Amino acid sequence: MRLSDATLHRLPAGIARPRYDRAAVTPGIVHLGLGAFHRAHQAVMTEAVLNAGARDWGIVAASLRSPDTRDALAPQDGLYTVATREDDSESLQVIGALRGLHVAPENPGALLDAMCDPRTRIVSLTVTEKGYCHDPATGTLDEAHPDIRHDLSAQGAPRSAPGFLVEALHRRRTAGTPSFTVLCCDNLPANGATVRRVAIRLAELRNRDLGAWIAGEVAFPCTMVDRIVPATTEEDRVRIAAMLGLEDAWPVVGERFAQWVIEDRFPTGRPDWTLGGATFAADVAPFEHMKLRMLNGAHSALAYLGYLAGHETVAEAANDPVFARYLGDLWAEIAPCVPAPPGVVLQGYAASLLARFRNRALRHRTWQIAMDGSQKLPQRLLGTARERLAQGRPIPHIALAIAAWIRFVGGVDEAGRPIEVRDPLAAPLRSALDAAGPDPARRVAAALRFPAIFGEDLPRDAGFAAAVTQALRRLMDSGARAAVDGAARPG
Ligand code: CS2
Repeated sequence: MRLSDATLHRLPAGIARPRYDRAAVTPGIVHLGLGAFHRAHQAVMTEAVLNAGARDWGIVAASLRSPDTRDALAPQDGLYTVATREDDSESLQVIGALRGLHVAPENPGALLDAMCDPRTRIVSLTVTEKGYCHDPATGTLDEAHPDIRHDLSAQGAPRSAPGFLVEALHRRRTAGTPSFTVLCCDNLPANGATVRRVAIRLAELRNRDLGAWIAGEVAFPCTMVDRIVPATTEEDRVRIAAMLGLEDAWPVVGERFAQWVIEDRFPTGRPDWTLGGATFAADVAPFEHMKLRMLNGAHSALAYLGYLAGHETVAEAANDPVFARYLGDLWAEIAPCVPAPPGVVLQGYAASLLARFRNRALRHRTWQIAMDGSQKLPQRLLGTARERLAQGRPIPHIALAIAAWIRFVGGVDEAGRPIEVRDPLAAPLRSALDAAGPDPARRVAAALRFPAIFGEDLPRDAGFAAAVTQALRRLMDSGARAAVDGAARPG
């Protein structure tokens, strides 16, 4: 029997479920990007608001690509389970906040109608870094991106997230409906400002006035989002169904820790997400900076080095003493480039990250985090490298992570087996590296020739190329685990 409104009453007593009348909830938020992260983060915090009695903040969620999540959740009336796992404890909550499900490519018009509904006051997004069709090194719209070119020629049926935002804003403007607030929940630097820049540019390419109207009328608050939510596995699905006594086709699994820091700029209202544990701040930048550089930077480092060393999950890598020591040194390298947010001690933050990474109840695959490195490295590792080099400081641990990425996107692991590289730049990176041949200096030079990743400055910085080349040579000569071990004792 399947989880649904009709079967909710069958859940065992210990399992949390909606404490409100779902039928009475009206849509207030349209969310683009129906992935596990949204369902374990913003939707859970919104559920707390609905549980506290608010009725006008239901979520209408859309997937911009595949119908899979809609197909799994529609027969469940949008209900799904969030499993919170910490070592040997697990608790379940069934979430009712999703009140509508769309698949954009099937029916872009229906999604645009939802975005134009005057009751929709917020459009939030988790479409991953590459979903913004921007140049990661500069944060500007990639005007040559095929989806952007498509969206400029087929405005009524967009494909990209910026295309949907701009078309919906255009329609609201024409109809005299006040704008919604755009709430980016992806791990981009200054995420609100970045999406604003991208949306305004796309609008200007259509019509200058629309660009100016968006610049003047639409709020794009910045956010820092944090919760570790690995892809759900079949094993999770089976275990959770047994605990529910009902089938849930697509539950999500995450750690207990969750943080959401939101810039409080919502001219047409917002839910009181503090009820779910969020905080509102005048300036999100220090939180975002710390999280992107320390958590995500270390995550990417562990992803490439861990994968190459044969660690399948983050927990395996972080529980390996050689890797734990490397992480400590990496954080010590990053921390001087991270101004501590009010009330935070960076050493304590690093210690809490290590504990979170070591959570063995989560099977967060290094391969999963390794995806889309070309879109992630700039904000996670390269900004810190730039700042340290400008201060004349060495970057051995960051350089090792970047070298591991180069090794990874080369597509062959240490045992000569192929690596499945998922990245929008996978093919050009692979051919550049193949053409460069085996010499580490040539391979590094070939990788640095991607300005969308490294900008114009890093390739010209001899110290940067030298550090990455030295690290890559070490990786190629002695393998990832020995290189990680060696990085802890340079020389
Ligand atoms: C991860 C993030 O997949 C990745 O790139 O680094 O999804 C990470 O788990 C979250 O940002 C944690 O908040």
